[in-house]
Amino acid sequence: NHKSDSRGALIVLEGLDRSGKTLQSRKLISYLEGLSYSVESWRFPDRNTGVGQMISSYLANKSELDDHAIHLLFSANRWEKRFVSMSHALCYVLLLQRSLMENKLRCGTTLIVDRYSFSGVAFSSAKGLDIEWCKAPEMGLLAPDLVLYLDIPPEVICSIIKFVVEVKAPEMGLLAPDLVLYLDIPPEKAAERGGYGGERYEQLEFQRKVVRSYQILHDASWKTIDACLPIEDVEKQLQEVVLDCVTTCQKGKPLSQLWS
Ligand code: T5A
Ligand code: NA
Repeated sequence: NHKSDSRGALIVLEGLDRSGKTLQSRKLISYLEGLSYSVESWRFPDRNTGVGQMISSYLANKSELDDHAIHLLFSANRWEKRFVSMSHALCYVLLLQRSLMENKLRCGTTLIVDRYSFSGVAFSSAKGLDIEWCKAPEMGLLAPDLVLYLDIPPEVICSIIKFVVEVKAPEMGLLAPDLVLYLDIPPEKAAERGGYGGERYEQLEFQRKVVRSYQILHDASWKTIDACLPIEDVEKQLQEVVLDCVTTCQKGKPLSQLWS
């Protein structure tokens, strides 16, 4: 009984390492499923892809990479999720498909995303990289829908690219979340939680810098939650704001581009 522009919500959880994002993402999924909403869990980095394995090895200190290179890999890991696989010349038609994320949202599925571009920018800029440089690959890249061209004459490819660029220009970047849930925790408190210190960025001094970077990224779509409260209290607060957001999106709130 929904309006045709009714859609799922794009909800992101952000915060320092060990602030409780993964735990609360899982709880939000069960909560929304319990209310019969269509909902899916996503996370970045997605360590299952080739790029994700390179990231994982870097985080585990098993490989070394230039700071810029690892930043771009984290970004590529989000862009590759956009990709719609196509294996023959019919891609001519399929090129007009939306990104996987947009398709899910427009089909009414709410996405609960454990970290997104904000982590990318906050962690890399905390290393000293220029914040605008860090944001750029999250907004400027050409959609990888263009990659798989087979057996098409170059003139046709050129006209398709021109067409796609014109048609898709307004939706070329990654989507902006409807809601960013920032799980706020002092770095010292986070360090007391289980498993801390195992990965590259889990160091107090560095996490303090990440807090400052996150503060720069805050905008009206952010909601800060005190992540030091007992798990059940965090859970309750998240449920309230998330339900509100999901309802607004169901009523047809338009999608927008990240940092546009
Ligand atoms: N990164 C990531 C980048 O540099 N660039 C990028 O673009 C992206 C996407 C790995 C690293 O990559 C960096 C950021 C990270 O340093 P990850 O895979 O998300 O990112 O990291 P994980 O190690 O999986 O997760 P986190 O360390 O971020 O932890 P979470 O998910 O915030 O915390 P969670 O839910 O696992 O909980 C941690 C512990 O605390 C307890 C839990 O039970 C658990 O034991 N806990 C609580 N205890 C008390 N009170 C509460 N309210 C609690 N909530 C949870
Ligand atoms: Na996590």
